Amino acid sequence: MLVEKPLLQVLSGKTPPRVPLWLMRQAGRYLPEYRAVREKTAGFLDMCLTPELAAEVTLQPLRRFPLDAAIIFSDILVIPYALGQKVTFEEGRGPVLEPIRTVADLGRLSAARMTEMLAPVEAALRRVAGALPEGAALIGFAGAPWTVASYMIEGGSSRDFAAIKRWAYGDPDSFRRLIDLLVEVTSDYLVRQVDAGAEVLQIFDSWAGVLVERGLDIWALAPTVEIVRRVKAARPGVPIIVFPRGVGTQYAAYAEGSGCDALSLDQAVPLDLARRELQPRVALQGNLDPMLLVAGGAAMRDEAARILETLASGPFVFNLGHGIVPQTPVEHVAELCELVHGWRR
Ligand code: 1CP
Repeated sequence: MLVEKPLLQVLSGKTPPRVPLWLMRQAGRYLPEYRAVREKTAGFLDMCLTPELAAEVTLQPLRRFPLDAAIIFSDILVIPYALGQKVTFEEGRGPVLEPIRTVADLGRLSAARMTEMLAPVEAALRRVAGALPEGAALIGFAGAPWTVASYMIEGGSSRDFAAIKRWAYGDPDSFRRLIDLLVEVTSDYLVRQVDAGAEVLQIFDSWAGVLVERGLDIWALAPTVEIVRRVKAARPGVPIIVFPRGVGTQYAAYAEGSGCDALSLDQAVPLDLARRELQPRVALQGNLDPMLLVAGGAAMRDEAARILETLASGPFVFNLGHGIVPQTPVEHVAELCELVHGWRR
């Protein structure tokens, strides 16, 4: 008999006996086998766009830990790259992009070669789909337009988001052209990931939380709603997880109106509020502080137990509140997996 994968069960609103678990950035520098592949590769983007390598590092964490999902190894910044923007990843500095600052700069972007340039991601998904451990689901992903636009306009990571806010608040009509373009290409890209074998999609809006209330509605929530709508119109069955990091009580607006199947919570979301206000509407995922996974010991165990006690009685996927950091001890990840899978509701 074919038993549905636990992650897919939860995303259809069920509560399987075992709480499924995966971890944002589960492939990455905390794994020695990842660092070994990374050292042999010319650049981070080459790694993302070489199907054998991307597939290999995607599967690495699943060989070590009994995770319920693989997330395709790629990055949200492959979209600006495929639109023709110059993107590099510099050691110790993170992503560096040739910034877009004016309406005229928008003219340099083109979706014409997008499908071709991102074909290696589809090839990597097909490889992983054929090599998944039993019971594990394959997750495809993209960044939400606001977060991707922030890197495109700021030229990399930002502390104050001054350039993107100046544009979005000061000239919303021209800013909308960039957001609309990103809605369009991101929706198409996600649909292609489904066709290549992704069973679940996650939309990362890591910087949604820096916007004012109305800005959030217009530039973070609305474009995400539109992407969910388009992807579901094209591929009706596919479950979508949305991660609007840092939006606080506005998580309720996402639960109410985004059309997603699950919300990924950052570590600041109060658990009782999540259970009362959000879980009746959507499945939840989260939200252990990644630094508790670094600390380990009783601090990690106690908080993980608190999360499970509060949220695991409903549809719930255990995860972190943000990505794993490089200094995370591998043994702590193993202990967390044991704890979550040993949990009985
Ligand atoms: O090896 C290295 O040195 C590069 C580090 C790295 C890794 C492992 C980067 C550069 N990207 C990734 C992979 C990645 N990025 C995945 C892989 C799948 C997995 O989870 O295992 C995913 C889902 C992402 C998504 C991503 N990239 C986000 C959204 C999630 C988040 O963490 O908020 C963002 C904001 C990025 C941009 C980015 N790429 C890389 C870095 C260091 C950053 C963040 C820079 C910043 O903090 O502003």
